[in-house]
Amino acid sequence: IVGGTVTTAQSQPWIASIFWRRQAKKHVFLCGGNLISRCWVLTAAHCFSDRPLNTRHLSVFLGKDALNETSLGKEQKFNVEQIIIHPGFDNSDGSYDNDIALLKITTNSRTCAKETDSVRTVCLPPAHLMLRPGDSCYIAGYGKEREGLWHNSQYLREAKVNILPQEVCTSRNYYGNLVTKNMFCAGSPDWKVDSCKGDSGGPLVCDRDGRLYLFGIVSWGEGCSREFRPGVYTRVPNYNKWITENVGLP
Ligand code: 4AZ
Repeated sequence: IVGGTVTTAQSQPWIASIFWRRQAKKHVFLCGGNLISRCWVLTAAHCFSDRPLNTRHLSVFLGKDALNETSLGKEQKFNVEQIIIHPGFDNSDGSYDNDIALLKITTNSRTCAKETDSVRTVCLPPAHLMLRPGDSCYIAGYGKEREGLWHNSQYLREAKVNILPQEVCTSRNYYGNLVTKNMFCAGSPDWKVDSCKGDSGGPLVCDRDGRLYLFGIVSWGEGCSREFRPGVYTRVPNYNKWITENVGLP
């Protein structure tokens, strides 16, 4: 996150961190994610497109404030039982269409997430709640604090962003037709706030009547915090049917 502030798992209790075990003891941070039910994390498909899909090499943490420290007594650790990549996921055009995936999580004792102050599910927006340009929304993650840094943020960070009108983001000065109907853009008028490498898969939540809804998943962008190159997010409400079919939420 560029231009944000340090936060805690209590303020973003749905955020997941996904790690890849390259070797026995070497955990590499891959992506963020979002707890949408006790056993399912919604994330970005492109997090898994660079490497062989071996679920046994993935770990998911909930309730984590810091990447390289254990949040004692708060964090919960899971294995990944199943990965479902959206069948329409396509990274051939220089952007990521249908950049959405589901992870089924279980502990070694085969239970799912337990709700606490630092672990809770996020609401998925019902179909009638439209994302409105000008809405104030929040992004969160453990990604880089500036483009070009080689390390992720040690602590969870969050920032406020505004939704851009679709016709602005698809205009020639911005991304043109790289931005599809399955994406939207968000940023700040001064270009000082953005998601960045390492935030992928994590949340963009918007307040509606005092409740936070998951409208977006951090997906891509040209660099971070560049003029006319806002962050691009997977448009979650387009996938309500796909999510319920695969997860079986009510
Ligand atoms: C990335 O590489 C990435 N500025 C994530 C978000 C953005 C750019 C790149 C948006 O994971």
